[in-house]
Amino acid sequence: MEAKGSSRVQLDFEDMLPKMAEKLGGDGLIRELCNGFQLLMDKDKGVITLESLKRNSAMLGLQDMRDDELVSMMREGDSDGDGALNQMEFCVLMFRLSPDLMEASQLWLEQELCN
Ligand SMILES: [Ca+2]
Repeated sequence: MEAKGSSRVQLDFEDMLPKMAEKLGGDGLIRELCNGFQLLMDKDKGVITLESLKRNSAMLGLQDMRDDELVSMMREGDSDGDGALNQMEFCVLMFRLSPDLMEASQLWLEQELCN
């Protein structure tokens, strides 16, 4: 198991995602996550970088997050290790931050990863 350096982030999302899922359904939740990705990404590169995350996180109510929390969030989500989050990595990360949703989310992601 990896060290959990992002417990506060985790708590926020654990709380938020299930409520969103309930309200929006799987399809709607994924659409919301994709909107979040669009908001956070670096428009030129088409991926989320640490810089774009810092610049845009306030839009998602994450303005209170410290740099090291953002860094660990990036690191946790960056499964191919290129230092940025693509859309797939971002959606997977959001679901991973909310363990209860993992099972259902696997299905949703397979069905339609926002394309
Ligand atoms: Ca990556």
